Amino acid sequence: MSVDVNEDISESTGTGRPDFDVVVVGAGMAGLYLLYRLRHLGLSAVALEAADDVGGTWYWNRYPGARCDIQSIDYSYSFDPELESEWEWSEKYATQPEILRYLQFVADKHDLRRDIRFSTRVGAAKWDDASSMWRVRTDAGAEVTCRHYVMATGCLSMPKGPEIRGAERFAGPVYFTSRWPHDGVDFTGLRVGVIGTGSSGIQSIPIIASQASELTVFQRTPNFSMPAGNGPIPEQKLAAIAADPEAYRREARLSGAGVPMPKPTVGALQVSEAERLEAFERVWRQGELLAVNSEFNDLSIRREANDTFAEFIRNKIRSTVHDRETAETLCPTDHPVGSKRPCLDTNYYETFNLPHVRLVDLRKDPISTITETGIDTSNESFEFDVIVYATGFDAMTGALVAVDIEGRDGVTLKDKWAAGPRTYLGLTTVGFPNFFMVTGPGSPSVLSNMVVSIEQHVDWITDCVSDLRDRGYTTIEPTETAEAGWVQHVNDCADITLFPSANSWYMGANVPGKPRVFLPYVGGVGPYRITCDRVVDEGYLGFRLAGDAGTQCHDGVVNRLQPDVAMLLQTLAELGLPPLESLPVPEARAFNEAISAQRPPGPEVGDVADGTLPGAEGELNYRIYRPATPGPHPIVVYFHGGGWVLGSHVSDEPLCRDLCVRSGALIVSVDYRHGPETRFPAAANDAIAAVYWVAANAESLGGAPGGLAVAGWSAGGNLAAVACQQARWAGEPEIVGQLLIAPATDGASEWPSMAENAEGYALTASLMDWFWNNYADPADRSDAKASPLRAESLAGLPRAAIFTCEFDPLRDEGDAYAAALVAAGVDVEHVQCRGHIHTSLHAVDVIISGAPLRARMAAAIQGFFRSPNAT
Ligand code: N01
Repeated sequence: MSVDVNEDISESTGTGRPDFDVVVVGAGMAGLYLLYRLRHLGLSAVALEAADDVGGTWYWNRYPGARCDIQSIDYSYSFDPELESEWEWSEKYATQPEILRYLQFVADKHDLRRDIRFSTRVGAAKWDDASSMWRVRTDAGAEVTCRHYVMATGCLSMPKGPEIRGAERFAGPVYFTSRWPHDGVDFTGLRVGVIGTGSSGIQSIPIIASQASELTVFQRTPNFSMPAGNGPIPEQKLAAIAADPEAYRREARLSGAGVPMPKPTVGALQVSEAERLEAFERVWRQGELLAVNSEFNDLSIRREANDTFAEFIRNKIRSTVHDRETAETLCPTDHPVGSKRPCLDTNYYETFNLPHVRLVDLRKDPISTITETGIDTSNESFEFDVIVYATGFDAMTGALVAVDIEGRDGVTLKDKWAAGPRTYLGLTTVGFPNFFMVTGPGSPSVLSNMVVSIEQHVDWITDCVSDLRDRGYTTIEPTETAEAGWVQHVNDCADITLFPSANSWYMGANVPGKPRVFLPYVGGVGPYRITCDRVVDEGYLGFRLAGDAGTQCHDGVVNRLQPDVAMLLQTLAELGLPPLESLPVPEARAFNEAISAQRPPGPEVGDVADGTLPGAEGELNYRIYRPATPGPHPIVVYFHGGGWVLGSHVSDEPLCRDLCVRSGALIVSVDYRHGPETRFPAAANDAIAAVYWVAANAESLGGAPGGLAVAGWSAGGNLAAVACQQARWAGEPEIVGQLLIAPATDGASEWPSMAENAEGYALTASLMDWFWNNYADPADRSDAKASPLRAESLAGLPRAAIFTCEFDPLRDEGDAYAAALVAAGVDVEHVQCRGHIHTSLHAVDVIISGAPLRARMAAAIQGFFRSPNAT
């Protein structure tokens, strides 16, 4: 199949026009579809492929047992509906030869080989700014020029070296799973050592064991694996596709991981143990990597939930493997399930019951060297006829930086990414115009059904290139702002999951010296696709276009909300709830209570007690949250949010519990009178009265001597600030600190954030207006008791911790209060919460990205009670 291409492609036209519109590197699944699309768009293209045939991953990884582990029927192209009837998969998970035949079939059907130059390895590519084209060099020295350069080199295509001392010494045959001989290997009667227990090891070990006379498996980290349950394609799956193939593929494209799956509505800890185990058993029988994610929604974000599934799998391993020590060695304990790529296997654990198979735990007995005849560990010498390395890949970035890609100003991709990859959408990178990556770092790629992600990227890239041509633009390049924003978003998404806690190839941790950065995008293929489309719809947001048509740059960041906040807002939007301000007050209160009843309750505290205290004009309810530690404790008087209209002493319960547990302080959440029944200054007077009473009764409540702190969220933040001012003017009681969370501080001004964030972020400008109207007459709003920012002087107030949220109508007045306190000489910790909305900080166990901020609130509370001179 090899074509002598070097001659072919070195025929540069010399006209100042590039040889091709597009040069593609790689003729795997992505390269083939690129060629198909580009041809249909009337763009000239060539694919340069190091191998002598198509197939990419499925060309190279020919080890015994190699199969896909997304069902073949899902792991198929969707761009050609005819293929669905022309190609029939023989089983649920097809073997490597069958998948390779499929790709060859596609290449032949669409006559793609004529645009592929095989046995052609690209060594370098350089951007020529003067002519706005790429000069691509092959290892054989040929050069080809192109307007757009696309790396379709795959995420797991650059094998990682074994990095084991003495590896070159072994005299017998050595095989890498990722570069397996085309005519196979017969292990019959041989003593074999296999190093590595990732997907490749786990798939090949049972087959090697069935031939070898002795098999020794060297395991550094055990992996979670489930039985594939391979066999005929499940009837249900066939029926779902047959019913409406286009709808099925569309659902896949908009799903989380590229396979249609029901969305779970409960967390693993929200059901009984019996229900949980039953669900896990279902998953185990189903033999699908993604199945568990349709049972529970918290396994990848909550460690305690994940632990239940991890223990379930460990128990399966223990019940399968007869030798207890071997079973325990096979049980993963150092990472959550799914934080390293989990596996599907066929008889993997059972293989260790065979008398000629042995497992060596490299954590206990590491390899000291490879020798001429085998492998020496610290305690033992092993003799082998063959060694197999299943040691994995320099994932996601390895193949990209292996080519010497030089962008603007002589900067190479390798240098630019020295501290980790930086991309915009995982498709492009600043400084490298007209350069695209298919499933690059920062895109869902390896966390999804690769075929769905490949098709989405190829469609985006080819639509973009053809659109630029049609509109008279020659170059496209992302902006610094867009790229920085995307990198931040990718990290924000990863940070709310358990992924960063594992030493995985997702984190670059498997390659010595590789920066530890989470490489893929965990936001899901559906949301990601919508984001990519939005970028185009918003005039190529974050890209600079230039050409005969002039220049265009609509700069900006595409996803600025924290990912869990965005999800919450989407869910709320889908529910289509009526605006609170459209309801009569009693109904709004009932509605608010009903919503609150469905929240996670917050963490366990030592003790909860209710009581009443004298308010300004009658009894007020309060609830005390006591830490589990022995008292006395620092004491914090807390005021709930709800716009002075809604809520009660128990309405912010999860936040009060969370602050109590994290800070070790005793939280007294006090109710106050609400508008419109009792208007300004009733709530403020009650808050002040409550602070006096708690200060006077601190000891009997379990409070430590030395003053108290106040805290509050939203309208409660307003009341906490007001209470501090009143106490300061009165000279008592002693308040050591004020924690103000998204506080309302000024009802008498029009702050820009009120208009900027007027709608779409839970608290709306119109609801805020309703709150103020129910609480205080416009004439009263300039009073410092209503608008603490309006106080004549803020000097001498207690130290403050003020948390404001980027997408909150109240953001600017909170920021202004922090600035005014600083100007008045008050010690202030001002935390501007990026990507958060008014309601996200108190949504305990709902908005995970708020947890580090609540930890800071708790630290601030602790700081209030340390003497100013303490270190
Ligand atoms: O590679 P891996 P892989 N000494 O990196 C060990 C996809 N894939 O080729 O975990 C001793 O997962 C290493 O140990 P540790 C899939 O996405 C898919 O198996 O680093 N051991 C690990 O056990 C998969 O995740 C399919 O401590 C060493 C193993 O080698 C990805 O490709 C099939 C070592 C490497 O595991 C990569 O899988 C195959 C050393 N010096 C692959 N260096 C399907 O679709 C490494 N190890 C089914």
